[in-house]
Amino acid sequence: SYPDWLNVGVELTDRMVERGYGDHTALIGNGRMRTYKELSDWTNRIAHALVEDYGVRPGNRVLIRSANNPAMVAAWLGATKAGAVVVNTMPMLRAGELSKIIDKAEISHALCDTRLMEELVTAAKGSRFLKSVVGFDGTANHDAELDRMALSKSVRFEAVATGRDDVALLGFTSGTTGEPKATMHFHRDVLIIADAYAKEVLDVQPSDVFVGSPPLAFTFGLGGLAVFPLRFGAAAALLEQATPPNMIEIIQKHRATVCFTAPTAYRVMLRAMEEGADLSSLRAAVSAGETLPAPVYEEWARKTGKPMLDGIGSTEMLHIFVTNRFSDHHPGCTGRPVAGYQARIIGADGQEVKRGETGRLAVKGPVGCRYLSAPDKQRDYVKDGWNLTGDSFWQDDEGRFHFAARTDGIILSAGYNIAGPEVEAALLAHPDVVECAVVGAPDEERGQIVEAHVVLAAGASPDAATVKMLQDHVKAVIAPFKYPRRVVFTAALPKTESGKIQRFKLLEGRG
Ligand code: 3SK
Repeated sequence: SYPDWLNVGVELTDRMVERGYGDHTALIGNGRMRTYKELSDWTNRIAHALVEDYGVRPGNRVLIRSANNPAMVAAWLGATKAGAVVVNTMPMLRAGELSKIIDKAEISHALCDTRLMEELVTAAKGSRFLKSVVGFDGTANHDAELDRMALSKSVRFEAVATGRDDVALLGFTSGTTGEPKATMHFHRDVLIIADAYAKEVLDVQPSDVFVGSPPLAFTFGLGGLAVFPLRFGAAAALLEQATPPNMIEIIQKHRATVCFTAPTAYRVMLRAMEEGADLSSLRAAVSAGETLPAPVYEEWARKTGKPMLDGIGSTEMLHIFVTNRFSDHHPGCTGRPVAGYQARIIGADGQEVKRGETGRLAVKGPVGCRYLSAPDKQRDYVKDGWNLTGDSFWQDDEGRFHFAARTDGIILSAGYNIAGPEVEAALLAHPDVVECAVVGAPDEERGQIVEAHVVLAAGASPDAATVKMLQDHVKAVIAPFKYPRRVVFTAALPKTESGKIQRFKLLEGRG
């Protein structure tokens, strides 16, 4: 249970100083280490500046745009202390994607790493909600407007007395259509994911050093690389470019103990171990965001002597709710519900299926889905307190859960969730594309890849130059990670008699 008045910004900084962690390293990034005391002071100064210089008021929605770095964490926690509802966004998002978020969340203030201003400024033009866009320095130099404003402020700040059930965070998911949907999470939810999953499964200790790749804008990353370490006095090493070689460098340099990433990255890390990469400091390797293939799990266990912990979560549920454990882990299996959660598999009739049968995974627990201003979607997602996830699973005789497929057509590629229709819309905006269908094709490396089947306009050439042109076009219109890695030209798409595209036919005979 949590006190009535709870501010997660305070809990993860000032409270940790009160609890004796002031001198412990909290954040590592961009060549600097920051202690909990420094993080507490930094976030208090930012909160002062937001309230006094920019007029942020409790309940205002504040968008943050940055790559993973300590300044992003400080901006998030500072804005939270000021009572704002924060929307963390990925640095790859383009202006079109940002303006949808600004409108849906009614963002009043945006805090942006100065290196990423361009797309945000374009998105802000003509917005009826956004009042100010303030730059901060994501490097260690503290040389941008917000940094300068914050510098003159007191390191003491009376944080806004938010209630434990006040919204702290809006997590955006692109959903199946590519139209972003926001899920609301309370201050207590942010602590629950640490006190449930991170405590029960990872048993986080102050000596732990976390590293990983998911963006802080994705709740998988925010939990794994900020909330979990900061809740327990541990350190988070943040990487703006979280490629496997960069993660390996940081693991070796800081003797990192907990890693959060997707199987695609673990596969590369396994290859690097053959070349001498030393990952022996890792005591926990958490895999989520994409199914963990049994061979990756097995090779990891063989080479490190430790299990890789597969887990499944969602933005709607904030973090992982079914997982393997150090004491109970199996290849090709996602494990059992996190303490406090229940999970079951239901059929099309809404009833629980028999053991071994595949159905939709339904979850109930201390954190649940609350869509912002979307009552229909809310009704579809939550029934009788059960959250109906977008994943189909089956349960083995021992009651462990095994992933089968996404039920909603989302493409899971190297830890990213990509909505096919959004990629289709981007392709259709190109004059050379008459029709297209996007599917998730099975892929050894990335789990799935975005594969586009395209009917070209007369006169366009079905050649490599056109593939490259269409890929570049998609990268320019939507976040580049969503681009189709494979483009197949076709004279016609398979359709039903009524003209509906049969995307499943494009995948027949493959994995
Ligand atoms: O499994 C996922 O994709 C996920 C999504 C959001 C938060 C946490 C996780 C593991």
